[in-house]
Amino acid sequence: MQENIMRLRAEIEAYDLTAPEQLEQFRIAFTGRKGQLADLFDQLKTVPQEQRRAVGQELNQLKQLALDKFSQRQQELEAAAQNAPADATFDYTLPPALNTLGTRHPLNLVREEMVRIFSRIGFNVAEGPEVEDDWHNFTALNFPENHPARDMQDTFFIAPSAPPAHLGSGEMASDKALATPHHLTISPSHLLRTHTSNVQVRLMESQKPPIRSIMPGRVYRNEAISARAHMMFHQVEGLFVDENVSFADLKQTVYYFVQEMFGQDIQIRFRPSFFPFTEPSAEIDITCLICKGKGCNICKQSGWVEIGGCGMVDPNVLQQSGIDPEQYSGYAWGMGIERITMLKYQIKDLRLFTENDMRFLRQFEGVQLG
Ligand code: 2NL
Repeated sequence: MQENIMRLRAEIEAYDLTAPEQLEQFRIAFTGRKGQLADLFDQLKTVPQEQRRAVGQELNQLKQLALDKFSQRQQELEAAAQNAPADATFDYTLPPALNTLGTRHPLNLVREEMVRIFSRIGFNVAEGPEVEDDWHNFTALNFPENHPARDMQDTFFIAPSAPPAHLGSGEMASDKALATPHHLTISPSHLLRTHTSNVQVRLMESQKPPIRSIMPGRVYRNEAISARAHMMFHQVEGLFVDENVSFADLKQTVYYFVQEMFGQDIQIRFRPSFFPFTEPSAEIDITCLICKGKGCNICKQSGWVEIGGCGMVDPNVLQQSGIDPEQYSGYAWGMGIERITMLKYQIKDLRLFTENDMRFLRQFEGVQLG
């Protein structure tokens, strides 16, 4: 009897209950009415009187062990069944599809930051046409007749043609239909502006000093597209015209801008230069943001990078726009938004700005300047 109990205990303990159907087989084999435990209980009457109590206790313990093993596994299987998905082909443990945030284009982020920085010292925003006439893009700005920028190689000229079909025919060939929001009428000498200086000229023609404006916008140059050049890019130009405006005012404005945009520990260098519309003129360099002035590939080992140009508005330009250069003076500057964005975010290829590669654009998700 003792041997039978030990053998059965080992059998119960070792019984594999992995598969749900094994549970019922277990019950039938051990705890059921005709199971092995029932057999042993039947045999209890053959045990000598003085041992019966002890053997009976042992048998009861073994029965409890079998019942416990059964109900524990039964509960596990029930819990698993409850958690199981109704539709077994759908994985409910997958994370939900996220509502992805839209991103703002890095050029917009930087342009808006530039507008905020200059607005804090009294500059407002002025806009003007991207399709411009020769006067506002070149002549009023002191470009000589034979200047290379006036060449087809550098500037996109507009060939006047029939109006687009969707605008109709007969009645549309009027000045009204071709007028832009900026009251400009297309004629053979029009072009895509090569800088936003055209807006300054238009401002000076239409407004008395003091003038304190910045002109963000798209400009066009007839160039092959590469990592460093594009036929379309963005500028923020600025103009300050009033009595007694000096080069010192210009320098202070540039210092303020650079520190607000790039941080307090950036150094600035004004390098003498030439533009037809300013005299004197200077290029604006700042300490290289990549190597902090030590010398690297980006700054060509010089420790300095150029962010734009500036100067005192040439008296000829003031005169031609209807402002008396004897009474007024002014400063102006121009900076490329792409250039500043590339330095701020260490972007090495201009083409990234126009390719709309989501891997690039997503890196600006949630970026908030200013
Ligand atoms: C550059 C240089 C510059 C200006 C733009 C300007 C406009 C008027 C009169 C005088 Cl109406 N100047 N604009 C002046 C100096 C430099 O741009 O490197 N831009 C990316």
